[in-house]
Amino acid sequence: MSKKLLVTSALPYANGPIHLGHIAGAYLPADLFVRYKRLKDTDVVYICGSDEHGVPITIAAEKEGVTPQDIVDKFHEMNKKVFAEFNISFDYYGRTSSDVHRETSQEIFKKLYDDGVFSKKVEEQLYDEEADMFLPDRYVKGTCPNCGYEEAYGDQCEQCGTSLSPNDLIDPVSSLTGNKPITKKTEHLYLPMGKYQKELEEWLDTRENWKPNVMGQVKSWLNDGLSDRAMTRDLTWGVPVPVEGFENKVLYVWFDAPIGYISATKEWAQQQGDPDRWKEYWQDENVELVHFIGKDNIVFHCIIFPMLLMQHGDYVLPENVPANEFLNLEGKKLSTSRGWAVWLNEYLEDFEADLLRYVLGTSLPETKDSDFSWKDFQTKVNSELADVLGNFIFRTTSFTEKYFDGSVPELKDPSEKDKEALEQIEIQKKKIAENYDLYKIREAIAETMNLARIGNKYFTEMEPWKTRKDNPQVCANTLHVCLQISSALSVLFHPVIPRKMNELRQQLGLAENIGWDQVNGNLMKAGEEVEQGEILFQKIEDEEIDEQLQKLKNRAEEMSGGEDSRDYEPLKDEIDFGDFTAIDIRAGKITKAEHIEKADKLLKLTVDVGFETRTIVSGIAPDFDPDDIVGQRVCVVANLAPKALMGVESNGMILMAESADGSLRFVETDAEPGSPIT
Ligand code: B3M
Ligand code: ZN
Repeated sequence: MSKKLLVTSALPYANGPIHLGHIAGAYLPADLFVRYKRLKDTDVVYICGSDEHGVPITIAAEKEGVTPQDIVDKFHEMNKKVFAEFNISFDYYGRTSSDVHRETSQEIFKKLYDDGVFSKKVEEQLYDEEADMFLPDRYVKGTCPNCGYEEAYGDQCEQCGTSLSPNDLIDPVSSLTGNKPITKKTEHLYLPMGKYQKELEEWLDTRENWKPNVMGQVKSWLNDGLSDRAMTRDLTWGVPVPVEGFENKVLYVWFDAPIGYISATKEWAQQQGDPDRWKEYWQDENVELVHFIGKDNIVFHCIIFPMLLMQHGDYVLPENVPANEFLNLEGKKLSTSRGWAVWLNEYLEDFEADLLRYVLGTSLPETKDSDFSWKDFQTKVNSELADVLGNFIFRTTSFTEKYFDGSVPELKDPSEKDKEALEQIEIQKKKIAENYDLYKIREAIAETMNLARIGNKYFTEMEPWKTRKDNPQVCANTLHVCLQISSALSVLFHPVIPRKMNELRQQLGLAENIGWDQVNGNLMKAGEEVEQGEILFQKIEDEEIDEQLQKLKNRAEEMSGGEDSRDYEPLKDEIDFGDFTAIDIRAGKITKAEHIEKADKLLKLTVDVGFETRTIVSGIAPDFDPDDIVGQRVCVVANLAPKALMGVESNGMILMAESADGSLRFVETDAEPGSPIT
């Protein structure tokens, strides 16, 4: 019997709406994987929910002047809805404020406490006397000891990125009252992680097929040695600590949040009318647990949570944690506070879910950070979904409709080419499955699109519009094969673009429940009816993309309150004076400028540098019209080795400055051409 599968996606904090970064990290890849596994008839349960505790929630509440409960109620509903609209197919979407969750977390905590897993420690912590509370790290602000930034938080300086503890800050103040906090003793229960490290390492050694970026991060934590971590907090928002003497404290949010996976599974089982069924997924050897998360959650899912469950003893540990890296947006780090993000609800107002599922799926940050850009979105929708997949399906069904009365033609005496094309179905199906099984979701999608490419190419090469007249049976065979490929695609592409593939199945008259293993070159039988259907994918116009870019820019400006919130490029490594003087920069003047064929970004410039005339290729075509820059004074790196660009030899480089909006400006000089710039 094959193993049951329990898949989880990180529980998003219910303190704000879902954006593309979330989706690319923990939700879309998990959903694709789960949908593939369901097609393979695996018994899978897919669990998620809102993380409703912790300082991120209370901070959001304070900012908006409402209660934490108001915040989580609002965003739980909102996020649950938007996930559903994006077709993320959770079996259950819970919340960590539920009774079942509180009871489950307390039960687990109590057992660990009774078994002596925790140690008690008294430590000094910052305390706000006026607010009458201990201050979580995030509630303390002060000057960064590293870079001098005055608004650094107690856990991290957002200016230089250094991670801090509140006691490191110079002149710390409480962000609640602005007062200088005092230090006060407080007692907490700690997980002495060093004590259980070896056991954890032994278990980690048994893990197979973990992604190198994940194992690498885990190993680096372990190499540094694990220290004690407090499992309780002096807060009022959270799950109360179920231990005498600690009644006024709550569980550390990272203690209770992952237990949310368990409590949500319990609630799912109740909803199924089989309250004990959750045990089959959490307390049975015959199950594989897979956590999909973003890379910032690795330590919690690969070290702390498994360590706790291991000490508890009654629960399964993860089979794999295919964590993803981060998604950037238009080449810049995503930032909700700076308004540099695309929110899913807003996306869905303008475009269909399937388009983003495909485009984001093909550029998931699986092994390194990746980038989402609207231009790329347009290109992939137009030249892959529309021109390859959509075109192939449409030419196949409309041809069948027109010349074969809308029914599947019979395959008779197929040629080698026909047979080869049919064989590609099984070949691609196998490749796709292998990739999904190894969590290589991008690759799986690429191989799926390749089957459409194969179909499209075969259609073109077979020229059915010609054979229709000279050799009707060859034409019939071609369409038969194309219909088989189309029907296979309706299943193989289903995890990625479920709505479109449901439409396609209806067009082809296929049953809704065809599974992965049924896909072969014979899903459609001769004589079955086929509808022509609508074009599956409309192309996206430039204006629609410009609108999105404008929206993004406006918001970023709005949220920065008009002030310059620019992300400056980090400074490059220091160089010697000698390195600098090795560069020979000269004044120059552009005397001629022209476009280069097939290179939208490049201009071929003729530049007078005094002692000679140079040809320089420069990537400034998006910013400047050739006619406007003749006569422009420039600075030229004159001793750069020549380089051929699009067939033109370039001798030097023009210095340009990049403005905040990304546009380029010349670095000008009024010195006469040839003058050294030092
Ligand atoms: N809420 C952190 C995050 O959203 C946290 C994940 C919990 S998973 C158990 O990044
Ligand atoms: Zn700093």
